[in-house]
Amino acid sequence: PEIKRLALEQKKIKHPVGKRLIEIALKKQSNLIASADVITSAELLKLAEEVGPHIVALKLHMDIIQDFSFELIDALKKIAREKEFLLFEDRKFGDIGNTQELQFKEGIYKIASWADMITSHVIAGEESLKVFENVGVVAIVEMSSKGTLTDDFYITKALNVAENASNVMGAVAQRKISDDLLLFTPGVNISSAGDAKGQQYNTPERVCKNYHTDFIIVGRGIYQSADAAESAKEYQTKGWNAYLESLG
Ligand code: UP6
Repeated sequence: PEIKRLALEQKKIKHPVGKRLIEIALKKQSNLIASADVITSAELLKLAEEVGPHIVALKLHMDIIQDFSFELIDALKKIAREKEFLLFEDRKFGDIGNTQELQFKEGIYKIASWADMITSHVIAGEESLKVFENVGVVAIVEMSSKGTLTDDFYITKALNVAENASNVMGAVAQRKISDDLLLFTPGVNISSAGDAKGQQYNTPERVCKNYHTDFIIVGRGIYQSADAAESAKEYQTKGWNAYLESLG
């Protein structure tokens, strides 16, 4: 276990949120991020309670919640504190810096006031990312869906932007990336190969082995299963074992 711990810490992650995520992963023996793509506060809180013990972060799309309120945020923060996981808003920003800053800090959701981590496209260039202060930024450099426009040329340039931006702690991709960034891989499901809207799935074993994924992201595989807690536990075990094996 000590060798494996060292291998994990060998990732040259300097960002404090990245370090915290690794710390939680080692403590809980989990590299699982649950994607909570449900549309009501009640469903979201129930899911957070159920999967909380098994995850390092809860990935959110807050703009799909029908009854958003700051009571929801307070309740989520409380569960996150108790069960030790981070709040990860998958906003996928993709505009000029000034607009992204307004979307990040203002509007209904005031993401900057509660998110530990956010996702952003890097299409507008490095300077546009500077506005994301006090969160860990995860750069979208490649997408999981069929026909995505993120070809090799784009990915290389996007990774270059991500590596040069000091607030970027990781990237979303479907391939191995440099050790300077944590790798987050969505499109993970053990009982489906994809959906009718272009999503493509791999197993935890496959992404950890082939891409050296650090954190697997699972949505429907967990929240649509009969027992979300049980299913999260299964993905936690499978993900962690595959991760340790990928470290050699
Ligand atoms: N996501 C992807 N692929 C990407 C980037 N992000 O699926 O390349 C996000 C989706 C969704 C989750 O926005 O919230 O990951 C995947 O959900 P699923 O497991 O239910 O397909």
